[in-house]
Amino acid sequence: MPQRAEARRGVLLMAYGTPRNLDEVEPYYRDIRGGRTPSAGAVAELRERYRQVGGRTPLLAYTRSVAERLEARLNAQASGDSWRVFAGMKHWHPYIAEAVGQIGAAGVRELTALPLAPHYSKLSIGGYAERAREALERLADPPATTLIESWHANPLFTELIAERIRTALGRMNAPAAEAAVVFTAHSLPAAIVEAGDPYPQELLESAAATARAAGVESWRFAYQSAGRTAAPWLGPDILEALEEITGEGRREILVVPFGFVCDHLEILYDIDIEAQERARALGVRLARIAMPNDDPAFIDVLFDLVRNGAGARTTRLEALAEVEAD
Ligand code: FEC
Repeated sequence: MPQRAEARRGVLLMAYGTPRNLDEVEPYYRDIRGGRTPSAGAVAELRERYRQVGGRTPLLAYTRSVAERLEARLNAQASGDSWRVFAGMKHWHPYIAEAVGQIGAAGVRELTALPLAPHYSKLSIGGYAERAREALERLADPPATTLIESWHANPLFTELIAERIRTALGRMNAPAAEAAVVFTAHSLPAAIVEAGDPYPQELLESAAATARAAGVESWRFAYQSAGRTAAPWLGPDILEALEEITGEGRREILVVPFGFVCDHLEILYDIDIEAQERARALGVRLARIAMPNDDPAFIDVLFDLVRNGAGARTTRLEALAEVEAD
């Protein structure tokens, strides 16, 4: 393989990670649970969800494709700088640490670390930041690194989701004004609220901004994909929301999972199979927006974040290390 030229500037895209086949489900699940072995029943149940979506999800393939397309875009518009874009996963191969090793070998001097999740929570984005920071510390000469820790307010992202909402509403049977629009994002343990985590607030603010951009007057928000643990998780859950909407006499529901950026288990199973089944049982029609995946409009969003920082909240990873060392 030809050696690639050294790149002064780099981007580290970070995504959740996904098992590449059903045999990897158990160790992947253990990684998610911080090394604790899940029960055989829990593993079997998770394998069954992966089996129902075809044995694996396109999360890694989309992340790699996004990395390639963003790299091409950055180099096409670079003024003298050469760019490399790397992809690392939080819970499975290729891990964030592996991507950071490649960044060191490529000689990157300035790095933008960008989690592919638009809203900040210490529990989610904090985990990406921590993994990237630890791996960067192991490099002999780490690049200066800016972490984009929250980017839901990027105007191009708002417009991308708004456009998907308008398109989906246009395809529904009922007039757009009669459809119930439900924004969703991953649930987290409810204890984050007492800890002052901005996640619920960011979600509500960006749902309101996106609905406004889409021309949708009435909307609601629900959490999805809550963990199967005894501790309370943030609600209302999407399945409860479906029942509530049906109780109000609405028959058309549009789900907008804007807390995620591509098709993966939480979309293909939790919405397309589980929520669909509930909607069918309730006698209502459920549609969802098409995910950004690796579409050119999403590459525009990431380009805008990296080059202009529009609507992004950023922090230096080195600064984080200092704060935590106190
Ligand atoms: O397609 C795939 O194979 C992976 C899909 C996937 C995405 C994803 C995103 C988020 N998660 C978040 C939080 C949690 C917390 C727990 C948790 C557990 C799981 C399990 C699977 C899973 N998550 Fe995930 N998540 C994805 C997949 N997630 C599988 C394990 C089985 C289950 O509980 O369903 C609970 C951990 C524990 O048990 O200790 C908390 C958040 C996101 C959105 C931000 C992001 O993408 O990073 C938050 C995609």
